[in-house]
Amino acid sequence: MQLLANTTSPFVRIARTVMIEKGLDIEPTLVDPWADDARLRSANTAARVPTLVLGDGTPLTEAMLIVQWLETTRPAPDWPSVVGLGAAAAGILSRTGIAVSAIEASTITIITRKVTAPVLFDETPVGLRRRRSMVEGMQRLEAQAGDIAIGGTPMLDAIAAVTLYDYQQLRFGDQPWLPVTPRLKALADAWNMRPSFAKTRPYIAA
Ligand SMILES: N[C@@H](CCC(=O)N[C@@H](CS)C(=O)NCC(=O)O)C(=O)O
Repeated sequence: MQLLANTTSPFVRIARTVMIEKGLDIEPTLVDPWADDARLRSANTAARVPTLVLGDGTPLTEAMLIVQWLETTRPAPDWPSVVGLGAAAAGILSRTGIAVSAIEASTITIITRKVTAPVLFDETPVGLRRRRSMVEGMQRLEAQAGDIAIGGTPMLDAIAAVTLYDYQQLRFGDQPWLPVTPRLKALADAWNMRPSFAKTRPYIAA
């Protein structure tokens, strides 16, 4: 099994954190998705990370589909569920959706800067719309942070919220529009002590 990954992608972090929680702590194979790496191109027509190539060669793409595969092949009660059981699942998935939408807005902003100068995208109507998604997503999660459990096996809402918080600090930590979210910070500080979070923290490779 091979996880094609880079060191910054929040989608990689979500997939990898869940893999570790499900007992699949494999060393990621680092690739540059922008360099058309042959391994990534052959496994994923979109040439994006994360891409998980299974032992029989089957490629899995899209972070949430990788999570779904892990939930199916390593189900509760033998493995911890990250989406929760019964009625709890709705709240967990709802909060996960808020975080993932903000993560998408964030990565789209970073990716679009590759083809335009920052001001050309960030300040356009679409760029400002993406910024609004980030700001309002973080504010809404901040308001719901008390519902996100700390301790034990992390649920997907905790994984996605911490992934969002850390990615925003990495990419936009110096921006005046980034909302101050002390409860999300406390959540990240607490969860980042756990190996699955600590090992997957994003960094910009030299
Ligand atoms: N919807 C995908 C998004 C994956 C994604 O956008 N990955 C980025 C890195 S954050 C990437 O590989 N970008 C390269 C490209 O867009 O060509 C998922 O959930 O996995």
